[in-house]
Amino acid sequence: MRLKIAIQKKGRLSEQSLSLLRECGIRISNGGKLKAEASNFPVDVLYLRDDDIPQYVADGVADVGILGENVVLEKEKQVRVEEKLGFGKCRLSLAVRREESYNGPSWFNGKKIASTYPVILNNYLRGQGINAAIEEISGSVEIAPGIGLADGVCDIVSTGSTLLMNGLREVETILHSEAVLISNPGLRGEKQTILSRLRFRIQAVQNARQNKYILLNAPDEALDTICALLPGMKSPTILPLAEKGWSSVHSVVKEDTFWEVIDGLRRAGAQGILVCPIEKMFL
Ligand code: PRT
Ligand code: ZN
Repeated sequence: MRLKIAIQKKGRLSEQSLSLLRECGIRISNGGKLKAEASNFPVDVLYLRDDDIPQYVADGVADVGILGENVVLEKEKQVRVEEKLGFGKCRLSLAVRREESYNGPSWFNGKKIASTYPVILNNYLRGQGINAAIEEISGSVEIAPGIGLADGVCDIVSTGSTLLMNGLREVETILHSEAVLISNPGLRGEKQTILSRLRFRIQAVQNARQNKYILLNAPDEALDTICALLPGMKSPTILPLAEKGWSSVHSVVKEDTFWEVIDGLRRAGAQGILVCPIEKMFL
C-alpha cells in the first residue's frame, strides 16, 4: 500500500513542497513528469495544478496534498487540513486605486471587484453586509481597475509590490494563508498509518526549522536569570566549566523570539554564545 501525495507541478510552492518531503528523508526520483515514486518510503508523488488538488484529494485520486490554504478555502471540497507547513505565506486582500478616498469596507457597496477568489470574497462580503458585484477573472487581477473592468481587486499579496506597481493600495486583509497538508477524510488502515508517519516527520522538520540550539558560558550567580530566559525542551542543561564559578548552559530557543532572548542573555552576563541550526527535533 502506498500513499499518493499531490503537490504543485510548477509554481511558487513546487520547490518547497519537494524540499519538505526530502527533509522528511523521502527520496523522490527526478524522472516522471506526472508522477514519481519514493524509493525509501511508501509514497507516490503526483504533480498537479494547485487548483485541481482539492478535487483530486476529495475524490481519492490523491490521498493527501500540499497547497495554499487560500485554494482549499476557495474550492470548498471535502478535505481535512492536517498540518500548516510554514511556507508560501501570503494574504488575500482588497485593494483600491491609490487616489480613492477609502473610508472602510462599506466603500465597496455598489462597486465591482475583480478576483480569482469569488467564493472567499463572496463569503467576506456577505459577512460584512456589503453588496458588491464580483467580476471573476482568471489572472492579472491587478490590471482590472486600470482598464476599467472593476473598481477594486481582491488578490493574493505577499510583498505588496504588484499592487504598488499598478497604482493600487491594500485596504483590507480578508485572510492569511500558508501552505498546508490536506487529506481525504476517508483514509483508513494502512494509508492512515503512512499519513501518521509522514506527519510525525513533517512535525520534526517544522520544529527543527522553528528552533535553534544555543550554547553559552555564564557565571554561576547569573544561572537563575539565564535559565528563566531559556526554558528549553524540558529545562536547560548546565555543565560546570573547568574554570571555577562558571558553567556552560545548553538549550533550545524559538526562532521568532531569538534576538530578544540573546539581548536578555547578554544583559544577564552570558558570554561565548553559540547558536546552531537543528537538523530534526522530536518533542
Ligand atoms: O499553475 P498553477 O495553477 O499550479 O499555479 P498558480 O499560478 O495558480 O499559483 P502560484 O504558483 O502563483 O501560487 C501558488 C500558491 O502560492 C498560491 O495559491 C498562494 O497560496 C501562494 N502564494 C504565496 C502566492 C504568492 N505568495 C503571491 N505573491 N500566490 C500568488 N502570488 C501572486 C499574486 O497573485 C500577485 O499576482 O504574486 C503577486 C503578488 O505578489 P507581491 O509580492 O507583489 O505582493
Ligand atoms: Zn492555480
